[in-house]
Amino acid sequence: MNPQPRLVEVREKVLKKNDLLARALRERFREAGVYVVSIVSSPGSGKTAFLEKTLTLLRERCRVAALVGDLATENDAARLARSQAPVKQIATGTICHLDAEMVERALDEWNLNEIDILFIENVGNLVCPSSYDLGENVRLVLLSVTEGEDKPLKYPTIFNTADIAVISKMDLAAAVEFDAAAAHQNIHAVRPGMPIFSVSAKTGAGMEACLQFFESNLSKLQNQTRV
Ligand SMILES: Nc1nc2c(ncn2[C@@H]2O[C@H](COP(=O)(O)OP(=O)(O)OP(=O)(O)O)[C@@H](O)[C@H]2O)c(=O)[nH]1
Ligand SMILES: [Mg+2]
Repeated sequence: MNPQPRLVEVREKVLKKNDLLARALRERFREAGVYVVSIVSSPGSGKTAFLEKTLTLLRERCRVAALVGDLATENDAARLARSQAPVKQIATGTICHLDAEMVERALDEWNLNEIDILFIENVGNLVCPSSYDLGENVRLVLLSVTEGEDKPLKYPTIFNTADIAVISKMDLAAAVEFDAAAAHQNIHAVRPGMPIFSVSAKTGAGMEACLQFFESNLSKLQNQTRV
């Protein structure tokens, strides 16, 4: 008996179950008119900082909420809660990504009709989260200026399965001699035409363009839902 094919079979089953749950979640989000943005990146590239800034600025303009996944701590939820938006931590234990079931469970006590944009910060990891659909409308991949312009080429799947890219920590770009043209070229090599925003969560530079992107997509979705 060769154990290799059995491992593949189990993995396929897990993914299939996730896809079915994600499809049901997507339908619930659509019915409630909730625009869902999931955020993926390597550990420490600034997901929580970007999200805290986004929640703080956007909550004046629409109803935002966030789920945040982490292996062990509640640190990120505590940081995001400073924005005053509703926030829930999902502790994944030893699992290196969120899945649709975890998202569904975390939403248990929330009324989706009271949310316009739901953000989901995934566990920091450039590999595992790429295979798991969470029912989101848009997957945002963050690349910080400090991690190297070649990351899209080294981890193509996470960039290829994302819909928009955000280059973060732009306030540090000069100090690390960040080559913006190379980063853009590498992102577009794996995902041609993907919109790219460049931001600093620390200074706020570039944030407004992202917020407007989220808001205009929310309007489109809510117009479709009303039809
Ligand atoms: N200078 C600067 N530092 C930043 C910026 N955004 C995040 N940082 C710093 O980068 C470090 C990691 O930021 P986090 O927001 O925790 O990153 P993360 O992607 O959420 O990390 P994990 O959830 O652990 O994967 C922290 O020390 C932040 O203060 C930024 O725009 N500029
Ligand atoms: Mg974080």
